[in-house]
Amino acid sequence: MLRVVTYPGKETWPELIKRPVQDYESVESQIKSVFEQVRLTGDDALRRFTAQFDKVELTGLLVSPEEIKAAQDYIPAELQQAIAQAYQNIKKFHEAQHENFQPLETMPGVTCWRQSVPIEKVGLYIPGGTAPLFSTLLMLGVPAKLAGCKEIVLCTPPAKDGTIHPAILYTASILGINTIIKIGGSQAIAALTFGTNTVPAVAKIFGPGNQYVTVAKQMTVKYGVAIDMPAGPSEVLVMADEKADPTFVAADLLSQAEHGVDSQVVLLTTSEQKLQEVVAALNNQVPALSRQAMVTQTLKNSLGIILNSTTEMLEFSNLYAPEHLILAVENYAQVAQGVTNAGSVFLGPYSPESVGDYASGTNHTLPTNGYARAYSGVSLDSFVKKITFQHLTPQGLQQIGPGVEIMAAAEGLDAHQQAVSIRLKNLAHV
Ligand code: HSO
Ligand code: ZN
Repeated sequence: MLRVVTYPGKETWPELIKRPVQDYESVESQIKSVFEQVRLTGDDALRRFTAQFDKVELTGLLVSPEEIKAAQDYIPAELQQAIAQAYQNIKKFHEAQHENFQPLETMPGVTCWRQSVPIEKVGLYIPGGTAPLFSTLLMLGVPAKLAGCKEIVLCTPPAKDGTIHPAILYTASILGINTIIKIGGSQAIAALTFGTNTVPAVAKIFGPGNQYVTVAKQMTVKYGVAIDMPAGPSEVLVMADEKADPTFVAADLLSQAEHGVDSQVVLLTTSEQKLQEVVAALNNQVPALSRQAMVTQTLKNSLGIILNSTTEMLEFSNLYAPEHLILAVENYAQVAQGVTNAGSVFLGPYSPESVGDYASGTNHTLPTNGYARAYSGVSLDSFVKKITFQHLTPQGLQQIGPGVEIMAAAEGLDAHQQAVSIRLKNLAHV
């Protein structure tokens, strides 16, 4: 069960906000060698690693159009409808993020503007394993399409029989993503980095994964390929006051705990009794879960902290910078205004994290491990570059030029100064 900490002094908070340390170093050399082999032998290396790690002998690495089409038959109508609903909401929310930047005259004759231009080629990684995260494909595929990315490459590992989960294929077909490659792990990230005969090289790689994928994504940055964000295990922090419904709070904590034993689950409360009620509710709910063993393990690494006031809970939460923050407090609207560090915030008793995970419209690819102090979650912006433009008229240059000459001279950069002076002299003659 949760490790309980009662009224911790602020000097102990920096220790409490530490996430369990992830051991990435031990896999680094292995991944370096995967990168090297994929770079040198391309598709052959991908087949070798898929046989070695996924225990699948693949002939074709690409999912065929027939496989994509057939997937629909495996998706019950109600799931199709649910996906359609989620798709619409995610699309609506991300569509509203389109930026309309009008050209701006900073001085007479000096016009500057900025344009969002799609990243041409992006790679989406969807992990395999026990949970086919087709919701993550929606979260990445919708903004990629809206941004106008020309080439969207989906990599996801095959099951033992060489197939891809139909819900992933079905979601890909809704999104209009046709390049689907049956590879996973660090070899998928390496393939997207270098490109092979089958896998196009991309400029940016998105998506969650295990420690191998995480380390591989860090490595890919060294080769000039961007990634969505530094990843760590998923986490939630729930703030609960005396009025919070303990069964709701417990359910939210468990929904996070079932993501994996390295998930972080933190409960803050101002009431010792509430903590006991939540623990009782957890004990009640856990036995019915299919992932009971995992959840029990996760809870052991998690925290229940009793603090003096809602203000103190907010202060702690801002220091922790959770990926997901649930405000199970009466004055949630007011508390929300004081949130300075969090990936995504869920307000009041009827806003479980699950709705954001699947269908409300916000993105569920969010900064973990305290990165919410500086990073935002995935959005439409993640799939574009913002290019700035400027145009000066002769009069514009005459206005701004002298100041630039002075600044360039002060930095000792004559050539910079010259690039202006030469033009100003030229203009003086016309
Ligand atoms: N909570 C996860 C996303 C997810 N949940 C996918 C269910 N499926 C990370 O934000
Ligand atoms: Zn989730």
